[in-house]
Amino acid sequence: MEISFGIEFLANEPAEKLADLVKTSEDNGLAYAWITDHYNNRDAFALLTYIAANTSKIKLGPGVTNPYTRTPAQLTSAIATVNEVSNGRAIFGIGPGDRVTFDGLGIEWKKPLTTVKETVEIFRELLTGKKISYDGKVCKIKSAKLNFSKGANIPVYIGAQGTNMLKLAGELAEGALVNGSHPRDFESAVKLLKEGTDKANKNFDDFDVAAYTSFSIADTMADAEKTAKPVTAFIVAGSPDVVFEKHGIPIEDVNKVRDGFKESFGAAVKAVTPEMLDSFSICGTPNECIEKIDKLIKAGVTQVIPGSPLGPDKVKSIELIGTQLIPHFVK
Ligand code: F42
Repeated sequence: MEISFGIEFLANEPAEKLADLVKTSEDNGLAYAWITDHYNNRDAFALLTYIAANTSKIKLGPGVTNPYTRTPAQLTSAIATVNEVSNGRAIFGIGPGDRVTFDGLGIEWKKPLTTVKETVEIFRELLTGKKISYDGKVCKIKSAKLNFSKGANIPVYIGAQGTNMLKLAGELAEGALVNGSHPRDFESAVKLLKEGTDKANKNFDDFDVAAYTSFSIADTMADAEKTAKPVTAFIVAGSPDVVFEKHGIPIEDVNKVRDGFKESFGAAVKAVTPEMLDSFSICGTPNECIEKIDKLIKAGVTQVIPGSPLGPDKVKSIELIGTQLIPHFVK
């Protein structure tokens, strides 16, 4: 798999602004744009359709949608519509979804792995254009047929962190979107993804291991850090202790961030240490980012996805990625 760069955008900006940012990304050589999907932000598929109409090369997909707030058939129709509007540029990013949000919505998070698996199977069958039925453990379809996009070939990427979800991604999908900004995050993930591709008799070299990173690039480390720290503080506060064990971060330091939030947002941000920044973000000048990305690629990453916050000035960050990082890695 050749190295490529994607970019993640939260669906928290109006469509025109996001489309401008994605167009700037396309003009700067980014190959994929992933739009996050949470019901309380703008609708990912409405945004993707608007973005599709305003771009021409970049591949587009939800990063990631889930099989609980939309049914498998609805998801297929939504992605196929984005594929039609974009002239074949759609990618289907799907994961089990955000449990906390589902609790709030009264949606039961039953058998998330099985639900993702069955949804991907239904998606692929419906895209053949044939009339289908499906009798899964969770998903049941008596009779369904898609009236358009027959035979569309849309790659599937599974958002995965857990052991079984990573194996499933390897087995079933064309790629995985793994949350992680440090090579340590990919040591075991890559092994599990490979277990999956082996099980399905697929060549692991054709599998896209995508790193969903927290990213901040600027002309100086101080500027990059200032923007990265608040996001890192949120990541630290929201992660379980096992994550800090993996990265060798003392729990006393973590508690200073957690306690900081009780006092003020500023106090939490102030408690972020350089070790936390290194573990949970790619942050720095173009050269510093290149060094870190190089380590990710050595750990098995094939698609690098700069994500929130990107840097103090998003457009400038995209231009730095396009002019300084991409030419270094993509020949
Ligand atoms: N979530 C969103 O809601 N929106 C987003 O935009 C989003 C983006 C995103 C990008 C990258 C990424 O990696 C994740 C992203 N997520 C997003 C989060 C994602 O939806 C998941 O919440 C997250 O990836 C965590 O999922 P996970 O891989 O840890 O899988 C969960 C379900 C898990 O517990 N997995 C376990 C495992 O080992 O993988 C086991 C699950 C299992 O086997 N369950 C059995 C089954 O059949 O489902 C049932 C077991 C039983 O006994 O009931």
